[in-house]
Amino acid sequence: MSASPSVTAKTAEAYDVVVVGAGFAGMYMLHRLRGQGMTARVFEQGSGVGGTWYWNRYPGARCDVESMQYSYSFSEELQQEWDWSERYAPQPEILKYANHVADRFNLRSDIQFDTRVETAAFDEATSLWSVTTSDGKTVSAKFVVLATGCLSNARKPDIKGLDRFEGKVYHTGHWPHEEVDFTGLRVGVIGTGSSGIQSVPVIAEQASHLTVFQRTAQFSIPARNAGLTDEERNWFRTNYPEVRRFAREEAKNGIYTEVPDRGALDDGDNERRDRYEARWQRGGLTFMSVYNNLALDKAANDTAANFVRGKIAEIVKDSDTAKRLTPASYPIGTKRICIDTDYFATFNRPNVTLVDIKAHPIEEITQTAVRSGGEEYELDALVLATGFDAMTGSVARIDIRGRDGRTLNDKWSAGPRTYLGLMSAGFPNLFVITGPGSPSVLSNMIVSIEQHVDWITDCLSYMRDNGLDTMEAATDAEDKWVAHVNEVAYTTLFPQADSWYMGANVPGKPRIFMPYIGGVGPYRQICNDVAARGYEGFVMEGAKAARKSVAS
Ligand code: NA7
Repeated sequence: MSASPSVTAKTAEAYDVVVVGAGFAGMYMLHRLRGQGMTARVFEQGSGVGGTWYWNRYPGARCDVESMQYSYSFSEELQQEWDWSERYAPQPEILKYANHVADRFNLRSDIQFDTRVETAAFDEATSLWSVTTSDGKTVSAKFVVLATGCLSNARKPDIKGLDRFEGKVYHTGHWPHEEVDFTGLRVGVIGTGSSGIQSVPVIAEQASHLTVFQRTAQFSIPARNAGLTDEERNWFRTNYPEVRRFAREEAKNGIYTEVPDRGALDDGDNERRDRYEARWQRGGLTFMSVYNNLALDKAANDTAANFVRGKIAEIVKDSDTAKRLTPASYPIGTKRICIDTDYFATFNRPNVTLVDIKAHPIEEITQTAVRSGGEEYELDALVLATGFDAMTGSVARIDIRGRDGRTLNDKWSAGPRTYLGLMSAGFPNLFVITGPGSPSVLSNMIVSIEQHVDWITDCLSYMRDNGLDTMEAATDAEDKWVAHVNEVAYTTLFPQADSWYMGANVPGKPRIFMPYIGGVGPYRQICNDVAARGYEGFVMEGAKAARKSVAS
């Protein structure tokens, strides 16, 4: 950054910005920083780019947002030239795309792979961050951007005896790079979130026997995945200006689709059923956008939930198994809805068993089996599809110290506190991309990533142009934002579920609804307005500039 020659000139290990993570957020951040003439170093713990898509290599892994929309929009050439092969891109193709982006924009030279950021400490005397990495180095930077991902800290369950199991144990979120062949093996899968639901049908085809250990039954909608035709790809390519605009400004979740014009109870039974049926046949996440009040009104939500329950009963032949697969404890959509290919039908296979570990919790894992309800399920391999310490887990693994040496983990011990999901008071010049308090995981992540990266880039340019050295969320603006995020969440049905959005999947994690549910369009507007008002709610200071801004 030209306003801070002291930072870049002092040593070769000083940068304007350190970016943590080379997933979709970190890569785009680097690209934008370079465009502003800023120096940046990206540290990535994996050996390649792609973040979540680098680690989640489990069988059947796919994105649940359609490929033509789960892609960068910042480069017209990129979005015109890349050929997605299927409606929902499989993980290897998304990883290939990430690598293509890294090559096309020549990003690798500023990314250091196989390197974890271990600590980051803010020095109040110099207003610089000191960042230490797993290779024993320390670098300094004026700004740190955490592009650490929301679903990147795979969580092993705390089950007695797990370490004793003699067969292979895999976690879906940390899958080996070598091919895993389950042919002829007795396999157990623990967990039935998106990862379990995607991998179960594929593993069932290989394994001699598959035992699925389910704690909570999930709502899942058929993906109806298929190859994309040239016509479909070309439609998107021609209509990208409108598709992207709509996703950014109008769609609540950053996905282009029809906007519902009515609530579920505005239609009679037959019409409602027809609409659900049409969406079920079309498949995909937009099932939840049939009506505009499914996330708000329990009676409306029940109509959608009952429709899906009816489908499960139709598909699964054994009525007892169907019953156990039927979600009953939370409104549909309040745990991330799953998108599947033949998940429920897989339980009609003779080599698949469903074990209800809510009714019969796992007692322990022995050298050769999982014991639940007094039964021993003998296994050769175990797949943990048990999810992530979502949204805050990867940030928490870094020892981050702000003003007065206070750690971010200490500050967030009762739940994450941010202003706009972008910054946390007491931690100057530290940004989080798609952090808690922003739409993040409730949206098409790439839409939210691009918005945050663009906002941060504009902000850094503004600071440079105005001779500002530090920027920090004001405590009262942060308090108001946290209250707003909470208030909006409680106007919906979402807090009724024990979901990872609430931190409920990690024992001891504070129960806070972490993402901002106000929608990506309104959120973008709020962020733009804050910037237009001179970064209202942030405190900005600089040697060459007077104290710039105060609370909102
Ligand atoms: P999820 O959605 O967090 O699912 C994890 C699953 O593992 C879920 O069924 C959990 O049951 C189950 N689980 C977690 N811990 C345990 C223990 N200790 N014992 C038994 N079962 C357990 O993670 P995914 O990887 O599937 O998906 C994450 C996101 O990635 C997904 O939402 C998409 O956005 C993409 P629970 O429901 O908590 O009772």
